[in-house]
Amino acid sequence: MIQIQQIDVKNFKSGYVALIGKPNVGKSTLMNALLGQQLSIVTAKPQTTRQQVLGILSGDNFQMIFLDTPGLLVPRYKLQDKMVKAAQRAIGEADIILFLVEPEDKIDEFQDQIMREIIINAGKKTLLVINKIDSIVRDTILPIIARYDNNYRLTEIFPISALFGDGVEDVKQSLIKHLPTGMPFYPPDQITDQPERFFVSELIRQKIFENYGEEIPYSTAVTIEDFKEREGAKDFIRANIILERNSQKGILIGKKGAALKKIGKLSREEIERFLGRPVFLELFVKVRHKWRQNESFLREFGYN
Ligand SMILES: Nc1nc2c(ncn2[C@@H]2O[C@H](COP(=O)(O)OP(=O)(O)O)[C@@H](O)[C@H]2O)c(=O)[nH]1
Ligand SMILES: [Mg+2]
Repeated sequence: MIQIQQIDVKNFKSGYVALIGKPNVGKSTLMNALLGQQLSIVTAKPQTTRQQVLGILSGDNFQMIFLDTPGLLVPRYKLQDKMVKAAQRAIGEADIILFLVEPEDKIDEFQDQIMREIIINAGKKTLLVINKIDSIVRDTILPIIARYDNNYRLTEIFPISALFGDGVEDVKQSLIKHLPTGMPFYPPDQITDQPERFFVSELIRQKIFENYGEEIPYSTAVTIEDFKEREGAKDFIRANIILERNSQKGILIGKKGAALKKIGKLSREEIERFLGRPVFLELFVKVRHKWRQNESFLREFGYN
């Protein structure tokens, strides 16, 4: 028998929550912690997230849809321009803004500007999350909270550690409290609306971010060219790793192909964990000259 969930229409809450902040403050880590699952890729490098990632958290009487975004920065090339626009779009769509900062000593000018212009002017409920409190001495947190409290009209302020899960439940409870009344947008067991192939390409990109220096990760895009379920055999996935210059090919591939082979193995293991089934992964390396500056390449690789 199919179980039909009883929804208490008058008391159900649902809405969109945008995770906003500078690169590397822990937006994706916090979304994953709230979802209880690694959906959005996280690496130690800034600007890992390039496109919006949608994550759905459903409870008995609420559904919140998280929009994880690329970090806000001053764009220096077309890809970054698209990244900032993606974050701005998410702010527009959101009912609640989760604005993340790190517990640094001062509010820098850029941070101040984005908080005032984008968030406060959007007139939306804004919860400030001071993340990475595990990295500072406890006593220093109170003056930091006071400074934000005095300078901005914030709905609430939460000092947390997304990495260690400290304070994450408080953020979740507050989000539930501030969500608008409304019906769920998605079935209760759905965790995202993006296709498996998107997450597969993200996991390959994650491995590249983790295993090369600076140049290769920021010059790389990953596209899925083929993704087939096969009767009696593993799923077949063929992906292209796209670089900006010919000279980068040798670095990515490595001596006798060793570096690329390693990426293939690490990616396949991660993809299998994510999909919960074995896959056969084939990687090809391509060069698309200066693709990060090229509107049609950006569109072709999914950056809108
Ligand atoms: N110490 C510490 N590191 C964190 C915390 N949250 C995230 N990080 C690290 O900060 C880096 C960037 O995290 P990520 O979620 O990708 O940041 P995003 O760019 O804002 O999405 C990663 O190396 C995370 O492990 C935290 O609460 N404490
Ligand atoms: Mg991120």
